[in-house]
Amino acid sequence: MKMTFRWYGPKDPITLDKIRQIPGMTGVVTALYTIPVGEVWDLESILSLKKLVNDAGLEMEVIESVPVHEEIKLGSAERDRLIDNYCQTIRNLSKAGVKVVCYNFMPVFDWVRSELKFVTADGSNCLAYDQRTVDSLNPKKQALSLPGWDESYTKQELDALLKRYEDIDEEKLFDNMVYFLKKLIPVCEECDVKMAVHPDDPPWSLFGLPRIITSEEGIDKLFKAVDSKYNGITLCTGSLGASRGNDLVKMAAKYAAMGRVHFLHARNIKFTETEDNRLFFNESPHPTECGSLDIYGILKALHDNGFEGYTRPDHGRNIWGEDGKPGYGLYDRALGATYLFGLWEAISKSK
Ligand SMILES: [Mn+2]
Repeated sequence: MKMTFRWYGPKDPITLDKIRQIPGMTGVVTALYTIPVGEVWDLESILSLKKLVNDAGLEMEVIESVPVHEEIKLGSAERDRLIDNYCQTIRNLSKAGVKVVCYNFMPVFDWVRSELKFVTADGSNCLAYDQRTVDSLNPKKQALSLPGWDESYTKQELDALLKRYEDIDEEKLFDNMVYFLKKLIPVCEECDVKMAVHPDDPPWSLFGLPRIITSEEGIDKLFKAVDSKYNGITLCTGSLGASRGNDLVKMAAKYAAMGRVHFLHARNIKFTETEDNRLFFNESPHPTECGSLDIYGILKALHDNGFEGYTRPDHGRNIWGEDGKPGYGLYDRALGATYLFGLWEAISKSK
């Protein structure tokens, strides 16, 4: 297992020097944030980013993410050109020594939470999801008001895009994903770059938009449709774990044994029982006892089944007065990394 840390590039207030001082850290997970979605990441820009990282004593072997253009998800006539661009980006990343690319296939919206600064009992704050808040929203009828949403769309653009998705159900979206991967994966095999799809977060349909990477069933179907170890997953415990039907220890064991887990996002979440039985969870500190997920069980299952991929602590809380990017402050993620690192050492040595 190689421990990494997400870094949002030169403008990230959490500098590479700070990241390097976290025990066990070998590299960062990053991206070129200035290139518009759909365009080729040129080799020169990739190499200059890599140089910044390497000069700080860290590796850049994982990219999160190379975003997939909506036209590919929609399966429109423009997709072939955009898939060609994506393939060229993969070739260029390969030349820079990148080994794993994380991406997702969620239409329009990325992750969704109802609160960015939910205050917990100890005074720290974190991301949270309240079903009642999310259910009360309909982006087709009202302006966006959930925190953290993509505001790069105007209301008109968003309306037009949502309208186009009215014809896309789960099956169609899946077909479009398979079309994309059937062109992409042979290039990945040639370049030795592994694709690691990030599960949908949360793992269910929102606002009538289809979501397909939500469960063991969906992942099995994807692996079967494009049967290559280069077609793998980012095991994001907090995303898949939001659905109580997902048995994460079982999924970790199964997909690690298949050699399909290329990247681990370790995050714990804590469910709270509500009077009206609606779903409420907040992101908790990483240790098992602080949340509802069995982080030890998941790591042990990965270890026992030969996982050798990259790991990063996923979202952390804001603690010790830090006012960081929601989920991506320094302190709690660093604590998470050392916890994960310690767990891994203990599991390894208890064999
Ligand atoms: Mn994640």
